Amino acid sequence: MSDKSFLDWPFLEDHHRDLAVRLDHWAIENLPAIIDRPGARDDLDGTCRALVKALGQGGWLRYCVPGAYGGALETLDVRALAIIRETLARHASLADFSFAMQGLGSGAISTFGSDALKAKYLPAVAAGHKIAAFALSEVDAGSDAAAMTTRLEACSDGWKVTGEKTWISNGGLADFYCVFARTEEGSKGVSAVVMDADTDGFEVRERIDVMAPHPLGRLGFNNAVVPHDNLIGLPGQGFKIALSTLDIFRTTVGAAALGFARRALDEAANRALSRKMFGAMLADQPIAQAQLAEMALDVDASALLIYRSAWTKDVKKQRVTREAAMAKLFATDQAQVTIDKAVQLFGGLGVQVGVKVEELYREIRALRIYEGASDVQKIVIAREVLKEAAISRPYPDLGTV
Ligand code: COS
Repeated sequence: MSDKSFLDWPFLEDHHRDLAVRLDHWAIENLPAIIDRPGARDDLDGTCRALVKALGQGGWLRYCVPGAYGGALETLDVRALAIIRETLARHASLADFSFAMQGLGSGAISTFGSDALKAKYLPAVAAGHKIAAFALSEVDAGSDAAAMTTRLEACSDGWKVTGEKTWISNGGLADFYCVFARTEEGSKGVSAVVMDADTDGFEVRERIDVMAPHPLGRLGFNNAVVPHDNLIGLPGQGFKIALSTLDIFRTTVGAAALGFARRALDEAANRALSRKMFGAMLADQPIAQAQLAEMALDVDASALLIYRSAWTKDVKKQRVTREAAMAKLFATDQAQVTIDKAVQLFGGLGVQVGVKVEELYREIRALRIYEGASDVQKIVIAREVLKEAAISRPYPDLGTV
């Protein structure tokens, strides 16, 4: 059983604590039948569909949408999303992935969509009846999202999309995509629309294999037309919509990494207690104790940054660009370090396929890239620091040298 002392922290409320315990029990009872069933690894789409269905039936996807549209809470609650991701990631990364994409894929509709658009998509997301995706990245516009070239044009039937998106999670599996495309030049010329997967002119051009399998695809838009009402927010608001959606979900990517790291620490501690070496248990050897101590420190520091960011968004209702970037950067980078230490403590067994720490070692890597690579988070944090320094000037006597 993982350390649950973070549940006592003042960032959380009783309903969050209750959520963490209930979901942990549910995951233990329900996930093995889906994840470990014969053939599950070779049937990625089938496994993800089964996970979305089970998460919907369990009521967990209700945390991905606001209360008025089938959600569990009045608004998207980042602490609840983080607790769910952390818990699912500790048990099975694909369960976390399936949950997270329902939230990220519909997040732009929840926060900026019209009432009609919310009513059309969100209840189905919450029930697990429709699978969602977030289509922002392009082959030459990943970190530099504003460099996208996919075009959006008003036409008599609605909005016409032309171009290509790539590395889209749930690409090929989703029932609908929140697509970001350009109506004019510059970051103020980006808009967002919802596109159903059965739209004429929309196609999945390629399924992309990755080191830790999850559904990923390259999407083509060949004069694909969506109705006028499928515009999210106003024309030109797309970049702001994309980045503020990422502000919510970046913290939760950190939470997923935290779930992986906690699992690695649990695995490593158990291994240390059961592995004999040089006439003593591994747990009694100072070199192993030092590794375990560093792992535990990084886990707690990550959790503090994550729940600080989530609390700031939920309770202070503030933009959390800086806090979310810090949480994602630190938690994902340090989870990689923590998992690497766990693999090392396992020795030869640590790189054997099928051993949990080997799986975690592959699974963590993408989290340091998607939803804003670690390098981008550093840019974001530095910009916020400089913005603050330019305004506050805490030492007015310091002139330029
Ligand atoms: N929330 C809301 N609005 C935001 C925002 C945020 N977090 N960050 C920026 N904006 C707004 C800015 O306020 C600005 O609008 P105004 O001119 O009205 O003030 C506009 O968006 C453009 O901002 P900026 O000039 O900072 O844009 P850049 O192109 O320089 O952005 C970064 C650079 C790196 C911040 C951005 O491209 C980014 O986050 N990239 C990573 C994208 C990503 O995560 N890709 C992975 C795909 S999802 S798997």
